[in-house]
Amino acid sequence: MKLFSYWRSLATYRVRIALNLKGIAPDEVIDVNLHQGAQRAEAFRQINPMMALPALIEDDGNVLFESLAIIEYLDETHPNPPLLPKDPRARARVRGLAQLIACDTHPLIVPRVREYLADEFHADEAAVMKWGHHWHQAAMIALETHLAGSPQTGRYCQGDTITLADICLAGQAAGAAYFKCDIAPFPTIKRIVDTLMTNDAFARAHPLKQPGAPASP
Ligand SMILES: N[C@@H](CCC(=O)N[C@@H](CS)C(=O)NCC(=O)O)C(=O)O
Repeated sequence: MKLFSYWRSLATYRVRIALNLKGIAPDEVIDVNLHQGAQRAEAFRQINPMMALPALIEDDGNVLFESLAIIEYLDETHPNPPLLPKDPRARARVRGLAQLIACDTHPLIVPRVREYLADEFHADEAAVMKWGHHWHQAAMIALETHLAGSPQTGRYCQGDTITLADICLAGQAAGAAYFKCDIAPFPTIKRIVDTLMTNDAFARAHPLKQPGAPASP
């Protein structure tokens, strides 16, 4: 199994966590340098025409793309520990929290969007940062409201078991540091993320623990 990864990629962070939780170690981790635009190289475009990380290639050549799809596939093929609750309502809530992060927020702040704002609309670095901060902050407010207001929230996002929602929340928290969103005003998010980071599967997968990462975001 080959994982196409980059230290800064939050979507790949999600997949690294899931792989660690499932005890799966890719045979090879291939660095795709997003800062240098390597995601747009022809060889990678053949693997993921969306030109985005992560991608996972299985031993028989099957290509998996989109972090949520990859994680659900890993969960179906390696059921322990499960990353989605059995109860349909709990499952829907977990998927809802995960999608709020991975589908409604993260796509607004990825390199291709930030580069388009700069190149086509002449947004300077401060304006692009303000854009990222805005969307990140909006998601934090929505997440805190969901998590603090629900009796379903426990030690983790859904009860006391780690789920897909926690994987996405860890990525959201890592991105918050980059976009200068203080996590302290969001006590439920902070409590859950602090707990998650004591788990080796999360800590080891963190962007700043990957080859090529700087000492701080
Ligand atoms: N929805 C995708 C997101 C993929 C994505 O945008 N990944 C980012 C890194 S986190 C990327 O490779 N971006 C390249 C670019 O924007 O040019 C997923 O969850 O896998």
